[in-house]
Amino acid sequence: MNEYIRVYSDMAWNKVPIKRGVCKMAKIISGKEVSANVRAQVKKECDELKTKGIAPGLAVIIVGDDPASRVYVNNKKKACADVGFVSEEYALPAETTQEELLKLIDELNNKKEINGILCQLPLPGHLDEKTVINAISPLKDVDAFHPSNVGKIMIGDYHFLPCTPAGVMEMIRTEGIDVNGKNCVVIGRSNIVGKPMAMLLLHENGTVTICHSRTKNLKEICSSADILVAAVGKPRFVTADMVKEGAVVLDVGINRDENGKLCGDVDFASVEPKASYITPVPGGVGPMTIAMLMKNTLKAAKIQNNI
Ligand code: BQF
Repeated sequence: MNEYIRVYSDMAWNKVPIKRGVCKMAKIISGKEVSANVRAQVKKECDELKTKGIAPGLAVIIVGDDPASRVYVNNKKKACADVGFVSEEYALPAETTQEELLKLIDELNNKKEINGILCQLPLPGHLDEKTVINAISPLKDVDAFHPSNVGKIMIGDYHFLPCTPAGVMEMIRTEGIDVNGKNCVVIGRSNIVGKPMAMLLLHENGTVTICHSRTKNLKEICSSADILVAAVGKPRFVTADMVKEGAVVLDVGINRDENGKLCGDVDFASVEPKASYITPVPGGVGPMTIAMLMKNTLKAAKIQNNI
């Protein structure tokens, strides 16, 4: 799809095509806008379910008082209210035992008003994340962290996608960016973002490379990327010398810089002029993560009601 700028030349206004990546200016993909569209769609479908007497419900468990986790949980509760879901917050003290947490999850697994369950990570050190994730019913696992859902993603036969990679793919799709045959580089190999991100790009026929802390010639590999996803967890880690002219740059990082300012894994100021598309932080992938959680919860409600 061509985009144009209007240029005045002597006698008339003319349409001049914008060539992304050549005009030294990236299109900034607004996660705020794309996520608002996703949430509007979810709200519409939620209204339809309500006419059938179904009210989708999400349970959010938070253990302890990590301030970032508190912000994320509040974002999720607010999004639920926006789209018309019921949300229940279970705020447990930091000293909660594994048995107590597993008992709550078991109750929520059996509670029919609750369609989705998520336990905000990271958990305090004495709790075992693996055991907790395993305890959540795969049918209510709207984060898609349960091994059974992870396995389904691997073979491309899934009902829930992990929210952050799904959010990135949704941005790619809405912008009409073609992944087919493109060199895709994912920096970071976490179970929550890097690994599933690579898998989703592969499903779209990308040629995918995963880079990590032991990768040799990181700069060369990143510079070969048509589509570059940064999920490193280090402020402004990706600099202009690592990015190919015209690349699509998707920034999953949410960091605080030395001044306490929110920033991504990408050095936005230097990379933006080189990229064709780029996502900002804040207001990029973050809001998409929340929107895709709403999408998963809607799907869970539908499945559990045989719709
Ligand atoms: C924005 C998360 C690391 C570890 C655990 C909007 C969120 C963030 C940023 C948000 C995240 C990050 C979430 C913005 C949820 C995304 O405007 O840029 C929303 O709430 N997120 C989480 O639940 O757990 C995390 C990052």
